[in-house]
Amino acid sequence: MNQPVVPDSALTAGHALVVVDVQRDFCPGGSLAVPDGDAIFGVVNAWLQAYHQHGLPIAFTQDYHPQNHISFKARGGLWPPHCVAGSAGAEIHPAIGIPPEASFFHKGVDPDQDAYSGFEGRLYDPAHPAEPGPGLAEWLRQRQVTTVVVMGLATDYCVRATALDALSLGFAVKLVRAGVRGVDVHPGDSERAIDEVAARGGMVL
Ligand code: VGL
Ligand code: ZN
Repeated sequence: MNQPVVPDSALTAGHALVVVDVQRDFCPGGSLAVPDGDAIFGVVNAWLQAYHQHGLPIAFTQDYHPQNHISFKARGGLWPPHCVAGSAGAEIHPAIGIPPEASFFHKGVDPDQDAYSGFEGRLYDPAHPAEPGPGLAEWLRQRQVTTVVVMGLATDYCVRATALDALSLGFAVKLVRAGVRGVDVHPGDSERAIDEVAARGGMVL
């Protein structure tokens, strides 16, 4: 397979890569698998490698729920249990090449609050697991980031919410179409999500 090309224009100062929820539970075999979720691995890995080589910031978001999370069916939510904190399903999928300098933002940790956007996440520091760090926006601003490149799972939920929040917060957004897949509970949800991001000023690569 050809390596996807990462354009030089997206490898310049002020850019950061935000990889949304590429976790075992959202990939084939997981408890809330996105159809074809694994089809993005090659694209995600190519961008990770390029960002690593250029010394640009890399953030992973992780859905990271308590067992009694409000979005789970047992509590009247939409979803089967998924991405339970500390479980294998919450891990970044092992086929993803995680650069050593990458940072991780956990979201959905409050049992009573849903959180689709990565901007609701807080930096996870394994040395201080009980002390959440800065939110994603603060972390990006500390690094002089003005443009976020967004990819991951699922297009119509967490990717959508993350990209729209980024735009609301004043970041430019580049959404990588080949790097996202959606759930499409209602047919067309993913395409509509991409259209929404574009209509709000996001660039679709
Ligand atoms: C997500 C459904 C439930 C996502 C998270 O990451 O898109 N979807 N929780
Ligand atoms: Zn969730």
